[in-house]
Amino acid sequence: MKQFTIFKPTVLSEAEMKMRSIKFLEQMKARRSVRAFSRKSVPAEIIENAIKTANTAPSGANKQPWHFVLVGDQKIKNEIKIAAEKEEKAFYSQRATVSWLEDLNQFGTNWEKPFLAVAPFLIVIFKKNYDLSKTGKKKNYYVNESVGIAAGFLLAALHNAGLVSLTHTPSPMAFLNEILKRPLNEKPVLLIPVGYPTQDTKIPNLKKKTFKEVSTIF
Ligand code: IYR
Repeated sequence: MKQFTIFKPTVLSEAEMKMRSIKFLEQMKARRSVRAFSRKSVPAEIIENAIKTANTAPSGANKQPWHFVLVGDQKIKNEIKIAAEKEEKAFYSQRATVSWLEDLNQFGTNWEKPFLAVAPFLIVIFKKNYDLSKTGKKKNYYVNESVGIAAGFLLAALHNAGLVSLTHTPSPMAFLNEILKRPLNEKPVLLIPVGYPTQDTKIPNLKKKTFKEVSTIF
C-alpha cells in the first residue's frame, strides 16, 4: 500500500478552535469513573460506535494491536464477576501492600464487584504483543502505548455518548482469556463496565493536579 492521498483537514478559525478546546475540556472534566451501575439497558450500537472510535487510534506501524470483546450476555457477565472476585479477594487480603491499600482507601473499594454482573455491558480490551499468522508470530510495536491510546479514545467516546464507565483491573486477568475464548497472543489489559450510574451513585471528591503541576513550557 505505497499510496498517498492529499490530506484535507477540517479548517477552523482560531476563535472556533478556542471555543472547541474549552468545550471539550469542560466535557472531559465532567467524566467520572463510576462503581455503582444501574441495570438500565443501552443500545449495543452506541457502544459499538465507541469501539469503532477506539479503533481509529494511531498505533505502532498501524498494526492496531488490540481486540475488543463486548459482553452483554448475563451468564458470561456472571462468570466474569465470580472469577474477578476470586482474584480481588486474594488481592485485598494478601497481594496488596499496606501502602497500596492506603492509597485505595479514598475510593471505598473492596473485593466485591457487583457492577460486573449489573452493568448492561462489559468491554474487555486485549493487547496483542504479536499477531498470529500461518507463517508464525509477527511482532507488534509500541503495544502498551497503542492500546493505551485506543483505551483513551474509547473512554472519551463512551463519555461523549452519555454513558459512564470504569477502568477495572482485576489482577491477574488471565481468566478472561478462558471465559471469552481468546487466543494466547492476546492479553487482557482492561475490563470496562459500561452503562448508566444508579441514581444515588456516590463518587469520591478527588482533586486533580493543576496544569502547572503537570506541565512545563519552554
Ligand atoms: N483492582 C482492585 C484494586 C484497585 C487498584 C487500583 I491502582 C485502583 O485505582 C482501584 C482499585 C479493584 O478494582 O478493586
